[in-house]
Amino acid sequence: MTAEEAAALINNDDNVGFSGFTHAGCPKVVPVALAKRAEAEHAKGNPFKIGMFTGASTGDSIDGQLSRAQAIKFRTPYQTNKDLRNAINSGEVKYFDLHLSTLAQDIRYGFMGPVDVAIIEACDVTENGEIVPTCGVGISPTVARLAKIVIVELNSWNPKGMRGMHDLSELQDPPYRDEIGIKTVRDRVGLDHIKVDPSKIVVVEGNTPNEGGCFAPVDEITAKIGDNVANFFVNEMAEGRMPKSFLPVQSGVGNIANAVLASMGESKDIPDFEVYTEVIQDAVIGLMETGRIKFASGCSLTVSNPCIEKIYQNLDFFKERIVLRPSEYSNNPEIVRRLGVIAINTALEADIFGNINSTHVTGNKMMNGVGGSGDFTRGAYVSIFVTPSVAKGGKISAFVPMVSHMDHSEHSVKIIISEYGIADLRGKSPRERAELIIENCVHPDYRPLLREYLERGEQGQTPVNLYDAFAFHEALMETGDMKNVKWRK
Ligand code: 0RQ
Repeated sequence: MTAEEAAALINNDDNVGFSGFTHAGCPKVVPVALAKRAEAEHAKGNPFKIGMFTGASTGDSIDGQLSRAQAIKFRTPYQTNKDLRNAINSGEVKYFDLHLSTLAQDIRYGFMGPVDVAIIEACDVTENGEIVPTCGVGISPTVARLAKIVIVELNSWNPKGMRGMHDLSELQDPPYRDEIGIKTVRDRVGLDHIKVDPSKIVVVEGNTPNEGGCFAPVDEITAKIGDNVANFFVNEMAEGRMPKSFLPVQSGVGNIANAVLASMGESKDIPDFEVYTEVIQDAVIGLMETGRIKFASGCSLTVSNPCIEKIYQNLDFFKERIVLRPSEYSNNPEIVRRLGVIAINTALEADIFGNINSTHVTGNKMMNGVGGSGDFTRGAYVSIFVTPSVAKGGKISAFVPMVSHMDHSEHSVKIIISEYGIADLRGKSPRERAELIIENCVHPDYRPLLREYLERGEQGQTPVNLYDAFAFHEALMETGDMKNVKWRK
């Protein structure tokens, strides 16, 4: 079938489930045809919008094209696309920001409505309905099983030899859910393909490159953050709070996370380690080649195009060292807590008591979403948040009196690290936490202001001052610089 014929199978108001996770493993041809179909329907005066379920963010061919075509009614669970972000923040698209590990089960439980169509990128599909995904899995097994129509985008840019890199199954639903049999990072509990009734499959063939951009080079700030993280681990092992053999690592998404892993790899005092994470980025692949990372379990190969080409050229080497799972396994809190995963995620802002905002700028504007950060943070052996101390040339402090939106509370956040240092919040009262964060992590320009705020706090377990809790944000909104704080009381 052509992409246009496949897109014609999708109707206004349908819910569509897409394969993949980040740009990795996402369909790229049918969504573009679908955006064109929406534009044609709109030109005729007809409504055409769909509900969208995905593993996480997607490539521009999905979120960019469909949002620019005004074809999205509802979107969950995560996005990073500029045009979609604008459509969400203008109120045009309804967005449900959700922990990634829970979407597949929430769809099965009926919380999200039906899945009408699934579009799955595959490197192989067989006559009897075996679909082999490419470099990202997400919620593919669930949406492929539930959908009435499964459009397989057979993308020959990805080698059929990827078969064997995945571990694919769905969890049972309560009250019949059993323990998950993943006891080590390398364990497998599923199949190397997704099995679907072949009568509901249509196939669109293509040869489309991945949409992976390159990572920013490590700069002075991100290198310092990475070194602080590595030094923290070395000290934890020396003090006996972390096994000398080390523990599996989850490292968040983006440039900072990539730089943190690179620093860990360079540290001679950290033993070779394993990764139990959501997105496997370029740094993991580099460290795998040098032997520093022994094995990686993830949901996607979110790597640059030169990096994925390298993986495809050395598939046998990487298939022995990588497993790609659905997000309800890669991010599963039961497994995270069992394995003792060390979680490292990035904050947009933190407050001086240790609450974290990962998602909203000034409390109202959505950046990306909570992603998998909550899946890992709550169950982690040690949960770490990293952030540069300031943003936008110093006009924004990443450390504020009170976060303008809370994604991870003080109860789940154990360590905060900036380029200035480490605040170890374990076992500390709110006042002690505030003092540690101000002295160790805050940019020097903002330290006096936050000390002042703390002194003005009301007596109690947590010395907040509700009159001035958002004074930093108010200064930003009114003058464009958080340093111009005016206290109310
Ligand atoms: O804006 O691009 O315009 O310069 O936010 O900030 O410092 O480049 O950091 O790319 O790692 O993103 C939290 C958004 C950080 C991301 C967040 C501005 C800053 C810049 C990006 P510009 P950086 P990153 C799952 C892991 C949630 C999901 C998650 C994220 C832009 O890490 O989406 O954790 N996390 N997934 O200038 C206004 C502030 C700001 C600010 C930064 N306080 N106010 N703007 N910026 N701080 C788990 C896995 O396993 C992967």
